[in-house]
Amino acid sequence: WLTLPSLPVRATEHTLIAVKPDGVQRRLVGQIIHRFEQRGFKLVGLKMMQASEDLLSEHYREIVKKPFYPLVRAYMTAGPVIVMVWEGSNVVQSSRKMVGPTNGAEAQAGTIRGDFSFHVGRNVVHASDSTEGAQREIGLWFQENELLNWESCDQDWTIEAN
Ligand code: IDP
Repeated sequence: WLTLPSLPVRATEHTLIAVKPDGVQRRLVGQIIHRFEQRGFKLVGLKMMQASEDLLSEHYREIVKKPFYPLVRAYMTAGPVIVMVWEGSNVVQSSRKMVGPTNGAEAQAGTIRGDFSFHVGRNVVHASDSTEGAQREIGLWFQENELLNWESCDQDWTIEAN
């Protein structure tokens, strides 16, 4: 699903975006999806799920030994999450900019965290931080058959062919 046979010259990239349990509880799912849609990125996978502790410790393997990790685990398992895979050129880096820094108190207005959060432990959304990380996280949260390779009708208006 990573290759687009009909569009061989258009480099593409994927990232994992998740609306965390606070974002779901606060009914921010639509607004968060809207930001990625309006930027022009393409949604290729989406589901709601309850994260297990095992999945989370794999997902957060870089912070699993940190003293605050039990708080992260409690937060992230407190309710359902929405996980998504978005596709587009440079989508990993662009998404991180759209999401803003980890602590909403330091995030600029206009970013998702800057607009919807002010505490590091309730920061509403996850975005992969590298292309390698994104591939790993997508593999953790999604089965291959849950991701769709489809052609959006506006792609000629969001991507200039070269
Ligand atoms: P990121 O989500 O911006 O990539 P990471 O450093 O990878 O940030 O941390 C993962 C998640 O762990 C954060 O989004 C946040 O929910 C939580 N977290 C990070 N640092 C703290 C902390 O000091 N206290 C509580 N939760 C934290």
